[in-house]
Amino acid sequence: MAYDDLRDWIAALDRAGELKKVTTEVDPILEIAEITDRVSKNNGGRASAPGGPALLFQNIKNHPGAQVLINQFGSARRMNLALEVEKLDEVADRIRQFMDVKSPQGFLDKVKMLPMLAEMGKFFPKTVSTGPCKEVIRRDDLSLDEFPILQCWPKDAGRFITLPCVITRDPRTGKRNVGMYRMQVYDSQTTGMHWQRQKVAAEHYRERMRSSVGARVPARAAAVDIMARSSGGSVLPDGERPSGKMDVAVAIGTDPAITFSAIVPAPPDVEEYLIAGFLRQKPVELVKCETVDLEVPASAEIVLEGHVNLDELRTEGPFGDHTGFYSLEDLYPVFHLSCITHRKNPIYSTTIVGKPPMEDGWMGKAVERIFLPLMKLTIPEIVDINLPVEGIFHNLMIVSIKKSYPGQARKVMNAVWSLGQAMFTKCIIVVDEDVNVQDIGEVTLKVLNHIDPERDIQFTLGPIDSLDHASRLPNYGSKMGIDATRKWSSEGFNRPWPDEILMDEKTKELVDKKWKDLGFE
Ligand SMILES: Cc1cc2nc3c(=O)[nH]c(=O)nc-3n(C[C@H](O)[C@H](O)[C@H](O)COP(=O)(O)O)c2cc1C
Ligand SMILES: [Mn+2]
Repeated sequence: MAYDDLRDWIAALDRAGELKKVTTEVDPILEIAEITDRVSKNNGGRASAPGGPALLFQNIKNHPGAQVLINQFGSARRMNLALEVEKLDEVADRIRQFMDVKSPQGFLDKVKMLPMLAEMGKFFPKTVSTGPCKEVIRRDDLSLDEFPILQCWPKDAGRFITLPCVITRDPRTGKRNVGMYRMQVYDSQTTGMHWQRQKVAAEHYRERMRSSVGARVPARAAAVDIMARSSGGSVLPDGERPSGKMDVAVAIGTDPAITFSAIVPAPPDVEEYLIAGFLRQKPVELVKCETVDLEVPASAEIVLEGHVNLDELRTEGPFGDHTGFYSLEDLYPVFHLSCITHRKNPIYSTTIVGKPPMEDGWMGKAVERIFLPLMKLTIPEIVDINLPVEGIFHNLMIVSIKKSYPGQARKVMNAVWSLGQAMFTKCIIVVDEDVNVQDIGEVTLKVLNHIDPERDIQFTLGPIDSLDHASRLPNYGSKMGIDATRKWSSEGFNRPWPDEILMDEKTKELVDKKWKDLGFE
């Protein structure tokens, strides 16, 4: 069933009536972004409304024959299609099944486990000798200019590759990571590499630096942190500079499970290729790169091979971001191209981010649904969560819990702040299980009724998302939790708590029966 590649996925979108082919000439500079923004916000821009279709632009100014795919994940229906489910809960259920495994009690139990073990065998990636991404191999005369890379917003620093699967290898374990980190085009052979400092590839990079300068001791960790941010001038007492380079490969235009796996906030040591295999229930086929020691999806439309130098940083940004604001300039490593391989007539796959709701909002919602069972594994009292798209995922999380002991709402906040990328959550609202967190009206009514702000707000300090423009320092600042659960006497609350207004069933039934006669319809 799994989609073989991007083209198979595009055909499926077309069959499902989810694709619009655009044959009118359009400019990759700003124009495609403006069209896509309008399409993704159709239906009045409400987050709950379905976004417009996926778009395949087939007539790109200055790029004869090129095609651009955008908004492929831009609706709830397409996100389901991408993961081949009716509802995202099916993915969550599959995860739950695997987590629910009990130790087998006897032979029969073991036999029952066989199908599950066989299924697990399908998750692991397979290296094959060659694949479509090798149809054209270019080591000389390399240029990114041949691809219709977009400029998204007027004040962007330039053109950005916005949907790249960036592959790096952990120098300690040899495991591969696939992360989606945007790449600003500096010239035809160099780009920025915007892995934020808490992301996995950034840690691979620092690890390479640490071994380069022998900075394994904690005293030197801060120095590595500074060096990873500022070129120019050594901060190590003995004037050392890191030297060497790190291999990087970039796959653009992969099947939807691989693309989605690159944004999933998985534990650092879990290879995204395995996650993609789990999602598509078929192994990901990989091929070796030509010039770097990495493997890339065999069916990718475009593969960029290259490296980042350990002693080179360059200003990246500004870039119109999914916060609805431009993310500020900052220093990031620089990607140098050494080889391009691609399919014949490659389809360039991309996205734009900006004021929500947009394509990335639907990807984020999928992450929310799929990760709920995993969150419940460590924070079992959680009933449901909602990350409203306007909260841009790291600004607001609303959590309902089954409260059974005093102070539990604050325990949940701290647990969320310690859970992978949920550490970035600027504001966490905790409510009792009877609040439907998906209903913002109900949340507003109950949360604001139930809090005594000075008593119920918890501040803390910690890592902040790199995109936050308000924190006191880049990447470091405060966060807030609101305990909007009903307060108990064991929490020092001794006033009576009023009942919620609800009509009794008898009266409701009575009015139901009379409703037609009353003539309101
Ligand atoms: C469209 C899109 C663009 C993204 N761009 C970046 C980026 O430029 N830098 C970054 O650090 N994270 C970016 N992210 C988020 C990461 O992909 C996400 O945090 C992912 O889990 C990182 O993978 P890792 O945990 O393997 O580092 C982006 C996500 C999406 C959906
Ligand atoms: Mn990862």
